[in-house]
Amino acid sequence: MTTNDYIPELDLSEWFEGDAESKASLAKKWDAAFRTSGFCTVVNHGFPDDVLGDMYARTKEFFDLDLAEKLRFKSESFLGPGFHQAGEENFDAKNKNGYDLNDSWQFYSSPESVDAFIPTGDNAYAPLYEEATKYWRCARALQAVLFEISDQALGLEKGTFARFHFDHGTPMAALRLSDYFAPSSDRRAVGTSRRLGGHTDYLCYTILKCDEVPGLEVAVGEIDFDQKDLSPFFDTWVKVTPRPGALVINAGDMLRFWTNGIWKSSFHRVVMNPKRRISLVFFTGPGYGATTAARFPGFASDKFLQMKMTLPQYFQFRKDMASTA
Ligand SMILES: O=C(O)CCC(=O)C(=O)O
Repeated sequence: MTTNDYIPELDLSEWFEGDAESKASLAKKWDAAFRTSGFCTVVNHGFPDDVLGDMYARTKEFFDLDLAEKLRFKSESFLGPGFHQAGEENFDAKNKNGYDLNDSWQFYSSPESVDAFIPTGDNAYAPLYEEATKYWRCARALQAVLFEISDQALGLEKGTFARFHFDHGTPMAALRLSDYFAPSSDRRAVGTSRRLGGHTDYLCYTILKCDEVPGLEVAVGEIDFDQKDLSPFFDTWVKVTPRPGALVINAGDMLRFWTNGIWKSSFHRVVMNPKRRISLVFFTGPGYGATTAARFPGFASDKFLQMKMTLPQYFQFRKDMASTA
């Protein structure tokens, strides 16, 4: 299987600039990608290059600071807003002795507004905050376009995707900045073999900007949620190699639930590479009142019978699996 079959590159100018026929053609390819792997890469996505470039630059500047300086912005809770040092997170639930070899920074949306994220008091590092404000707005704008494409892709009435996100309170989102530092540069790398353990994303769409250093791989196969085995064994992995300027878009678990499993939320990981790698990962989600038991109109509800949780309960379920504590 080639990357192109499994993770196609889609050109969003077909949506932005095309006529009805071209939009329908893009929507069809979108549906096929999310039924097959739940992943695609997109070009001509309308996300301004300077905003992507500036956010990447500020992120690198932050992670280039001395560890002692970065620790001034340390998050007060597991996966909470702020800086996280490698060692806290372990997505490979079966390997209880390991952890994921990346430092990260998490921003979370404010319950008040789709365009804002939670201020974190003393945990604010001003240059990142300023840049993230611009980035956040652009990511929200792209999210709105993805909703329109998705309605057409799934044959839903216009506005259905937006309704599923907005009907349960301000739709939540998170921006994770990941520094997969060069393993040779850090004593914490000793004995660890992965940058990010295998996992599925919890929410709806993930909009990923990564640099040219390879590492992201997608498993062929799916997690059986009813078995609650969130670290299954997969033997076939497809490398994701977006061309420069492209974004990677993938579906998270909520979209798998809401389509009754028609769309995939694929297991993915980041494997080791001698070079440093930096990623900007924007997760889009519904309001906190949404549930895993909801289904889009016309999608029967005969799958995931054990999975009846509100969003906060689902977060807790997944966080418990990802903690090294
Ligand atoms: O950095 C990447 O390429 C993937 C990141 C990812 O999967 C995540 O943060 O959930």
